Amino acid sequence: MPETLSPIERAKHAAAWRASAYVESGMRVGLGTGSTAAWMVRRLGERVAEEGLQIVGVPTSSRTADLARQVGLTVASLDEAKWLDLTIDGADEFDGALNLVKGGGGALLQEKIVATASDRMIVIADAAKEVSALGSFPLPVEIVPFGWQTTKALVVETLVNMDVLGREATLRMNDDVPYVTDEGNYIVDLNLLRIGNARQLSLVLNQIPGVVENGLFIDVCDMVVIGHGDGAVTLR
Ligand code: ABF
Repeated sequence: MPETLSPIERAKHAAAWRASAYVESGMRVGLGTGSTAAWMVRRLGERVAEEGLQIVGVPTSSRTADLARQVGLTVASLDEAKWLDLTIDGADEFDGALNLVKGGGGALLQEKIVATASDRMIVIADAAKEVSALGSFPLPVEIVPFGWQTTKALVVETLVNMDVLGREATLRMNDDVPYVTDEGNYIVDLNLLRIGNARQLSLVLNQIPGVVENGLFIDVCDMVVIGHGDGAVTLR
C-alpha cells in the first residue's frame, strides 16, 4: 500500500485490495465506478500482469471502461457477457441490512443493472459510509430530460406521503448546465436526511412517469468490505 495515502484513501485502497481477492480466473466481473472501485480495477490490472489473471470485466460507466482498458483488463459489454459471477462496486452509504445509497458518481443506472445481473455483489467502502439509517447522503434519482421539471415536481409531491425527514430536490448540474448521465438522462438529488422505509420509497419513486431509476439498492448487496484509515478491513 503506497505510504503517501491519506487515511481515507488508505481505507478505500484496503477495501479494494481485499475485495479483489475474491476474483478468480475465468470470472465475468462487474467493475464499479468511483474512487474506491478505481483502486479495485487497478489491483485487478496488477493481478493480470503478475499472475496472469484471466477475467472479463464489464464496466458500469465510461470512466471505468477507460480505466479498465488502461490497466490491461479485457472489457466486454453486459450483453456480451450475458451474466456475471461477481460485481464489485462502491457506495455512498450502507446500512445494517446492507441496503445502499449509490449514484453520487452519476452511474447508478448501469451500476444497478450490472449488480442485478450478477450472482454476487460485493461493496467496497470506507468506514464513514456506514449509517444506521440511509438518507444523510442525497438520494440520486435518474430522470429523462423530457418534461424534467414536471417529473421533479411529481417526485417532490410523492415525498409528502413518504417516511422521510427532508423533501428538498435539486437538479444535478455540471457547471451551468444539467449533468447528463451515460444514458443521456438527468439526475435529481433528494436531500431526505433520513429514510424510514427505503424499500417502499424505491418502489414508489420508480412508478413516477419520467423516473428511470433511483439510487436505493435494496437486497442487492451480499457483502460489504469496509476499509479503515489504518489499513484494516472489516467484512459485513
Ligand atoms: C459508485 O461509487 C457510486 O454509486 C457511488 O456514488 C460511488 C462512491 O464513490 P467513492 O468510492 O469515490 O466514494 O459506485
